[in-house]
Amino acid sequence: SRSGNGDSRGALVVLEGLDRCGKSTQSGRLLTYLKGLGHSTELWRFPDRTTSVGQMISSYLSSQSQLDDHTVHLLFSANRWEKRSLMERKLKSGTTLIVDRYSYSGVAFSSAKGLDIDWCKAPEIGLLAPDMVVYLNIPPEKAAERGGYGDERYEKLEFQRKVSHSYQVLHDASWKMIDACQPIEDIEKQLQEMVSDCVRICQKGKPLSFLWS
Ligand code: DGP
Ligand code: NA
Ligand code: NA
Repeated sequence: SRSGNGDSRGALVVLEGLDRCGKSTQSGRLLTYLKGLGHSTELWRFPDRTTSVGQMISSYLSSQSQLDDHTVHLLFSANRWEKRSLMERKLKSGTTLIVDRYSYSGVAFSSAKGLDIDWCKAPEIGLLAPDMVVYLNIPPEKAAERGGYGDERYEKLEFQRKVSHSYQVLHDASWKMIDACQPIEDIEKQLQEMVSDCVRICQKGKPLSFLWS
C-alpha cells in the first residue's frame, strides 16, 4: 500500500522551538493524551542528562565547564547516537516517542554560534528521521517575557534571536508550525490533531527513514 509495507510501529514525534516556547508543557500534555487513547507512548528529551555524555553537556550548560563549540556540538550529537538503538527498538515494538528537542536543536543552536551549517548537520546523518516535527513558534522577545530565562548558557535574548533565525533556515514544508503565543489549551488541541494522523500512518506500517530526509 502507499502508506508503507512495513510492520506496525510507533511514531517518532519531535517538538522543537526556542527556550521557553512551551515545549515541555505541551509534550507532557501530549503524552497524557496519547496514553489516554490507549497508545503505548513515552516522553523523551534531548539532551538526556542522565548519561555520562549528558552529564558533560549539563555541566557545560550550567557553565561549570568550558568546551570548544565544535566539541560540545559533537557531544550533543553523541548523546542522540547513544539512544538510537533503544529508540529504534521502542518504535518497532509499537511505542510512540514524543521527543522534546532533537537534531534540529543541534543544528540551530550550534549554527547560531557561527558554525558552518553543513558541518553541523553531518554527525546527525543516519539517526532516525522523525515522522513529524512540530515547531512551536514564538518571537524571541515573547519567550524572554515568560517568567524570564533560567541562568543556563543559551538563555539570553540576543542568542535566542540567532537561534530563531537558524531554525527559520532549517525548517521545510514538512514541519508543522503552531503559534506558541496562543492559549495553552488551543495549542494542545492543535497538537493532538496533528499527531493523531501521524500515529495512525505509522500504525499502518510507514517505513522508518533516516536523517537527513
Ligand atoms: P533543554 O533541556 O531543552 O532546556 O535544553 C538545554 C539547552 O540546550 C537549551 O538551551 C537548548 C540547548 N540544546 C538542546 N539540544 C542542543 C544541541 O543538540 N546542541 C546545542 N548546541 N544546544 C542544544
Ligand atoms: Na532550557
Ligand atoms: Na525545554
